[in-house]
Amino acid sequence: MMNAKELKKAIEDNVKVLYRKTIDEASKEQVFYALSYAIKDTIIDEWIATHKAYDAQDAKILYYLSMEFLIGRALGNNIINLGARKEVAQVLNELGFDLTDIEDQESDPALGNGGLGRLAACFLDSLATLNYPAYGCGIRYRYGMFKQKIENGYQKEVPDNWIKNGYPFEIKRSEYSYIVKFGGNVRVENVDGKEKFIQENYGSVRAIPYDMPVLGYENGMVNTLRIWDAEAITNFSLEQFDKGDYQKALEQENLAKTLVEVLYPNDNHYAGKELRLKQQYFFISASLQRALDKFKENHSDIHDLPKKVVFQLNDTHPTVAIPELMRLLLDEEGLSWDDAWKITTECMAYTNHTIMAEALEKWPIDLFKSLLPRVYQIVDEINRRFVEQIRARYPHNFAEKEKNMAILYNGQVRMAYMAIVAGFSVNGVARLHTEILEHQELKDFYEMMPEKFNNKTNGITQRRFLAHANPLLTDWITKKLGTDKFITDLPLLSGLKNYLDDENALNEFMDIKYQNKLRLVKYIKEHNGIEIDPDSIFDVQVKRLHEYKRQLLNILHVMYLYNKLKNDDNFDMYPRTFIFGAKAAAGYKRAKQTIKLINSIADVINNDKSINDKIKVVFIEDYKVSNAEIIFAAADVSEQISTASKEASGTGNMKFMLNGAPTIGTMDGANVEIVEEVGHENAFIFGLSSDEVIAYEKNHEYDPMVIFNSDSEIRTVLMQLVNGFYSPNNTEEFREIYDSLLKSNGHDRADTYFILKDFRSYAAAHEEVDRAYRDKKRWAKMALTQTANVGKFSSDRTIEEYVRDIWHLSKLRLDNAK
Ligand code: GLS
Repeated sequence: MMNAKELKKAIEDNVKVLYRKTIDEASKEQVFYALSYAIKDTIIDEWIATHKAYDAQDAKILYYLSMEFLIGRALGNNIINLGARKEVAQVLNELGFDLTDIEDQESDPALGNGGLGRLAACFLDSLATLNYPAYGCGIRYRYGMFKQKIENGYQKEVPDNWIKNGYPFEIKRSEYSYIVKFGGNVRVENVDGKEKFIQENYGSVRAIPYDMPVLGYENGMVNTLRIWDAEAITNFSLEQFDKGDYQKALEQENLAKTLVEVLYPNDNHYAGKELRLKQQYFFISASLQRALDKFKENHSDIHDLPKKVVFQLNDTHPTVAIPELMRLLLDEEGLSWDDAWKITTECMAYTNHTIMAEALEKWPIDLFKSLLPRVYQIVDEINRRFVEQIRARYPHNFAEKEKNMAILYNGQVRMAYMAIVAGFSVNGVARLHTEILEHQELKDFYEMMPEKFNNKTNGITQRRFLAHANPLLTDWITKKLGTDKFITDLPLLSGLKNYLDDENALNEFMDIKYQNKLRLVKYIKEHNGIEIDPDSIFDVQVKRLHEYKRQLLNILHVMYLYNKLKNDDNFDMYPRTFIFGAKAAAGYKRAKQTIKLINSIADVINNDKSINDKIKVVFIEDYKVSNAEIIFAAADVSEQISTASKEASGTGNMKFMLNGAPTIGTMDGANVEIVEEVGHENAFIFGLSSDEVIAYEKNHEYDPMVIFNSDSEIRTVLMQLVNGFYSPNNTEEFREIYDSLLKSNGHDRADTYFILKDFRSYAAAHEEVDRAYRDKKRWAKMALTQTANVGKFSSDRTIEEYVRDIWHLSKLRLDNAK
């Protein structure tokens, strides 16, 4: 890192060169670019040195293949990882600017939907911090996740052109571009007694990589996130025009344009769009071609590939990597099937991120085959051989096993099954999730190949979600522990347990929470125009909007509390602000209705003076990584209330915990392990267990009507959905939500997600929160207990486990390491 004087000069020079201005004339946005380029300058030598060290040490490299990297803003994070936050802030001050203001100028690269994409970003941070050689490989979507506007209570999607003004941290690497082919047909030629497969009449695009630096924390390591853009192949149109194939040339232009245009905004849901499969093949083919070329630069025997390369498939989205690697090894490298298969299966590992049936990718065979004719032939052969194995192993119940496990079945390509068959490792993302995979969802595979299955409980990076998001707390912990080593060694936070009975320390801790609440109050005032009371309990549910995550349970409970305040003179509650933040997939109607419901309820309750501000409801517009950091730091209570068994892990739960917010939640995903760390007495647990949910799903014995008929308070809440109480202008506004809770339709049971079933125990858990919070000392201790026990949930721990059990990487040595 340059010193203060050099940095100041670099910023001033950049402002001059970029904008022909002196610093006193520059706008905040211009200073953002000037500072970012200065920071990039300080990174670049280490970036080059890191990659030289890869080569010099002949390092084994991880390729983390993912459709999503929800990286969030880079500037602030890079400054943190350079260990330069205070120095940079100081320099900017001297120039008349505030670092936070300048950071706010950066668009928030939202190349992901939610937890799955954010996990990939946390992993890259940990890999670099732990000195492991790795590339993230993904897509440079022109439009990432849409920006959310709330208009009249409804979500409106606005395109987010994050690279419109240029992104200072990326570098275009045209020299590493590759051609990717789609469609056409396969011709077989006999060359020297060997079959050669030639794809012809195809359409193609050029894949061009853009590299972004991924900095380790103060260790001189800079890895790369490589995201691919698509360009039409130049001169092609003219050539085709001469041949009279003008239509085809236009199609190719068009394909290049649309291919990387937009991220599909679905979380935990598969839409089955042809363009999505094209995106998948596009970035996979380019990434693999590059990985093989890089390997071949320093190695002569392709059979050694598994010693030097490992590919991690982030969910099933990149699974086409399996037949694509086979294709490259067979058709380009000329290997035999057996050799190619051995290499492929030793290089590929698969992470499953969900058991939600609607998220499982299954492509119609016809579509797959016409888009990827040669790749399909290979899938067909992989399947044929696997089905033979099934037949040999299960001669007596072959048909059933084939139905449960074949890759090609019923006219579909089942991507998850291909990943399991070809991968050497299959992991879930929290202990409970992995158990459900082994014993329910994937039990036939587990029985046949148990050695592949393993658990890797998710984690989060404390560099972003503590050091950057919560500087006050970071400084306080540093003082208390006498070291800031927890920034790379999170279990050190257990040292805070010494302060659990120290009243001064507890007061300081809660005062920091209060300061962070003031920061959020200001944000909400500026962005939502709502005043909230920092002395109220900030009860927060921020995550994607999904039925299984049960934002509906939360808001129904708010309706219930409001009724109590209005109707029951003996009822009292500690003032509470219920904060929501969530994007709904653009085509997910029920989720969008839920957003409208939350806003309608906020309208009524926030404007009812008679309840003395005991309840406020806030829906924060455009929940994203940058405001998430402010929200986590300010939360008192963390809502993690998915139907047990449905949330594979959750990672927001860990971010709240890190920042000292106890969980109200079900025994689902990583909540189970959080409770294990903090102790039952330091969490508010309610609801059905995953076993109970799974049993009800099998035996169909749950009938929400019984609850509706017997519980008048719940009944009143439900009736308010359809009597215009919250929607006076349209009593039918929430009819579908009402129906979904009480009536089954063609495919779904009534109350599919057990909201009414869990309602009473949820309400009881909330009463417990209310009681606990009134006792300030008890609450402070409970809050500090969260932070003190969060050590396990660092993504550093997760990455070390992947390295130990799956990737087998060695730490890179860097001469210039600090
Ligand atoms: C998800 C799961 O729903 C989350 O529970 C999990 O924490 C995350 C990362 O493993 O992956 N799967 C998914 O499709 N979206 C997710 O966020």
